[in-house]
Amino acid sequence: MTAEIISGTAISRQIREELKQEVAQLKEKHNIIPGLVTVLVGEDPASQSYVGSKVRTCEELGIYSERHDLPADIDEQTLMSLIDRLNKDPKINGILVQLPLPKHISESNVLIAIDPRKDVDGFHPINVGKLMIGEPDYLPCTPHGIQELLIRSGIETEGADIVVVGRSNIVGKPVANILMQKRAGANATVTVCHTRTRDLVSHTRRADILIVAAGKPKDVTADMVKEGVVVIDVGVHRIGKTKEGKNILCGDVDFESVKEKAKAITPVPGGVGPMTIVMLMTNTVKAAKLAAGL
Ligand code: L34
Repeated sequence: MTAEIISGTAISRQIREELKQEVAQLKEKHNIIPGLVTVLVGEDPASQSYVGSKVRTCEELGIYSERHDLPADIDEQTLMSLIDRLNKDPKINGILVQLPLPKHISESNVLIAIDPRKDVDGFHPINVGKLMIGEPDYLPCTPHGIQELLIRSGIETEGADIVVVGRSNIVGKPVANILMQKRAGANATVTVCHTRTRDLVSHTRRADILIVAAGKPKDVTADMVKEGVVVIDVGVHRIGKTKEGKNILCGDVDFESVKEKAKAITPVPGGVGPMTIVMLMTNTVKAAKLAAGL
């Protein structure tokens, strides 16, 4: 069997079309223009490219965007004053501080400083807590994108054995939480594996749906999965350059071997990445509606 390729590129395009219409209607009926600000500290090329896509997607959808690119040696206090100003700015509905931040800045101090109503990443402890009790305002973008990929590809999660590899606050923990919720598009039995898991393969081989966010290139191989599994690959690694100077990317999954055994699989690039970006747009539109009392 060769797997169906789950195209995040195609599914995210469809969601962008839906959002474009919603943004146009908000403008027409309520004179509301959603606004997103991106804050990038330092010059990591991957972060620059992700922030660039976020800003471009705002333009495509008619969302107002502002971009603050700050030097890597900026001090925490200056960043905090910027966030304070953005918290108070009525044009801005969503504040995105791209992670990771330089080591001398405390991520948790920064994330807690963002007004939870503008926390379109869903990283503020209030929003993490709301997710935990099943009453989320904003779902974190990558985990929400994964759920949308599954739903829109018609993959049943109810009662499924879902194994997540990785326990980060950005992906592993929230995606496990989302997929175990008592609601449509979830209701799964979720196992979370990590670097101290005793027998990783015994878990991955049981999975109906395997979500890999472990951060190691091509780490999950065909012998680790069962026939007919659905594989969601969250990793993005730059493993070289083509002659033309374009990045060669791969995921956490050894795509070529695993696709021969899987029922469906996400590629890298063109899988989870584009979904992360579009779910940020979804959250920004939602933030604008909540701010207007809609
Ligand atoms: N605050 N920080 C905050 N929010 C986020 O949601 C993120 N994330 C992660 C890193 N830091 C963050 C992102 O935006 C990862 N991430 C992200 C976003 C987009 C893509 C990958 C990761 C993406 O578009 N990937 C493309 C390839 C792009 C390339 O050439 O590198 C893909 O097709 O997978």
